Amino acid sequence: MACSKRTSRGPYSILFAAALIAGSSRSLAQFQSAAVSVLAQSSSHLETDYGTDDRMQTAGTGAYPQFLGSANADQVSGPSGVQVRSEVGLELTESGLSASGSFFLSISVQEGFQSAAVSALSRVWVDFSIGTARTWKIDPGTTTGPSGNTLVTLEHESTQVFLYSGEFGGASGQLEPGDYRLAITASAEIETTGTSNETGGTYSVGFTLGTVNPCPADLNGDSFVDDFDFLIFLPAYDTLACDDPEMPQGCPADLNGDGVVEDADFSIFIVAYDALICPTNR
Ligand SMILES: [Ca+2]
Ligand SMILES: [Ca+2]
Repeated sequence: MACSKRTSRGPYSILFAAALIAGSSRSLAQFQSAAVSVLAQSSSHLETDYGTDDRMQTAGTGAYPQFLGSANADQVSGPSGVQVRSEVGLELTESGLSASGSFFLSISVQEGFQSAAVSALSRVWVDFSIGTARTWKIDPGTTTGPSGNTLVTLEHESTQVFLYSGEFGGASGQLEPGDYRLAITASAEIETTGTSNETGGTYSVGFTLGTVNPCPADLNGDSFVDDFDFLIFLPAYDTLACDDPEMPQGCPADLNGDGVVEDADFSIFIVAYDALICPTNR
């Protein structure tokens, strides 16, 4: 794989795999009715002594549960040529989705070559609604090749909930009821006036929606918050730090999720204790 000093970006060749799993309870995101956009786009510009040509192809089509796009802007002029391919796929289930895509860009410089520029784009948008609060988690992504041109965003009514660009260690949080857009976009481009060049790589990311525990203070899971739960809460409160080896796995007494079990958690606990019976929130 030769790299031109004229290379503006790259190497990027990107394969997505986003998995959006919404759990198993009712009232989950309705991915059957989600508005889905899938786009694969490839473009090329090639100048040689034999002529100049610009090509562009875009593709993206399908219906629940499967969407696909494959765009190819390959061209040859005399002995020189370029290859530009972008693919994207998206598969939904009742409660989630998975997406994948790839890029390949190549410029072959031979006799009569003057210049070439190629670019590819892969994009998935999913607009979905949730009727009750949900947890969300984006798993750590995997890449081969540079990942700097990959962008994953989660927006709630135009407000950004999550943005991933570049190195990706995963993220999680909770979503209130409402309308959301999950967008995964990757692009790559190279250009040269004198040296052959190509680029490649992969990318994957998983995104999960889950159910929110309606009764986190019910530490023994019997649908009541009572003295039995308090006897579980108390030693965790004394231990304090969730990363303390003495703390039970998962730190369930950290009711506000800030990494320590202290007075703020006790305040949440005592409200639930007074209520005694867990809400169902379903
Ligand atoms: Ca309990
Ligand atoms: Ca806490």
